[in-house]
Amino acid sequence: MKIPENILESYHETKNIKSAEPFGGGHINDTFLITSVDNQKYILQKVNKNVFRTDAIVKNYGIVLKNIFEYQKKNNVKLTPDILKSVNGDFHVFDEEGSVWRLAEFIPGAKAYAISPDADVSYNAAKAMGRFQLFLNTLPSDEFDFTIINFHDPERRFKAFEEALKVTDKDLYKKAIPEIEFSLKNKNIVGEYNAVVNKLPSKVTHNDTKLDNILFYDDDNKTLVIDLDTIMPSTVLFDYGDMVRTFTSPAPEDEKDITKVGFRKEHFEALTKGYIEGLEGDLEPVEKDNLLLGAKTIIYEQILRFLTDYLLNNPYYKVKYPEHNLVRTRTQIKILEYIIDNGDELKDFIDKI
Ligand code: GN1
Ligand code: MG
Repeated sequence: MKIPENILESYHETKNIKSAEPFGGGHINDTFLITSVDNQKYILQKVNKNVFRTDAIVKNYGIVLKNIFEYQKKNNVKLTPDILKSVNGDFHVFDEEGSVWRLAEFIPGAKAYAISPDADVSYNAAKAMGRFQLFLNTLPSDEFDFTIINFHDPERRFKAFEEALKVTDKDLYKKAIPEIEFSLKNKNIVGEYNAVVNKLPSKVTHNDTKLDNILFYDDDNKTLVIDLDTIMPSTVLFDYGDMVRTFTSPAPEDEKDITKVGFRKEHFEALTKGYIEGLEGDLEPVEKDNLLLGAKTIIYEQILRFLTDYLLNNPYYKVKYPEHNLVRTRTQIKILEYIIDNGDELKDFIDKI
């Protein structure tokens, strides 16, 4: 993909560039590493306008950026890479097709993990998310818009899955029978979630806390949270749950060899401790009591999302081959099965913290 001239010309930093390379492993937006002629590096990102409501992105990001600057200064912390202003003083610039772009500082030596290498990384990543949530708790939640309508909504995701079953190709269907059956059989998770949703406090949360949305730098001593497009009112259950989903398996989300996928209890314990410590215990009893349900729900939702996308020929997630989303579905099922089978023990651990 070519970066439009008007975007590069909108920033002093990118008026003269040497190279622009695709960067990172995101499934939705397009991200580039830019090197300027004077060898400075920047991260340029195009927000996917088929996924996100662009106006809401500009609005929510604006609230976050306005407040994070002061918060970081006051608390002497750095929570996320800086977003640079355009020559017109804006954090977002529109291209001719109506997509928005943003330019961020590049953090030298920063890395994102697809798999957590050890329990310390899981602990520190979760702690970073907890600390980030403390910042989010200071924001005016009623000013936020929804960048994606009904984003984490297992019931809606189940309906979309049912619709996909009606229209999918026979061949696609046949290859996914065990995964379809698993999804139908576990619909009760939607009911379990619906039974508590109205008791949960609505908070502005991150909503996409997968491990590679946390950067490590300075010999893994420092962390930064990225991918702020999904910040909007929701519940902390999903943020906790998405960490369980992505930190605990020793294999990537799209591992084809299912025997390599598993659940590492020491990572579960480390991330649970890290998140609660990062939050300085700022969780209501109803939230803490339902963290594990959050993990079950978000993993189940993710199964439905990947499987639906596979059944519809992959309109949503970036894929490298036609069955990529089915492979992703299988890894998620393996993780969820472990949590279902060991739920009491896992919940006991949370209760004791
Ligand atoms: C997407 O953009 P990325 O790769 O950080 C997705 C998440 C999914 C995740 C699955 C806006 O996250 O919701 O959990 O893929 N983001 C959006 O890996 O749909
Ligand atoms: Mg990402």
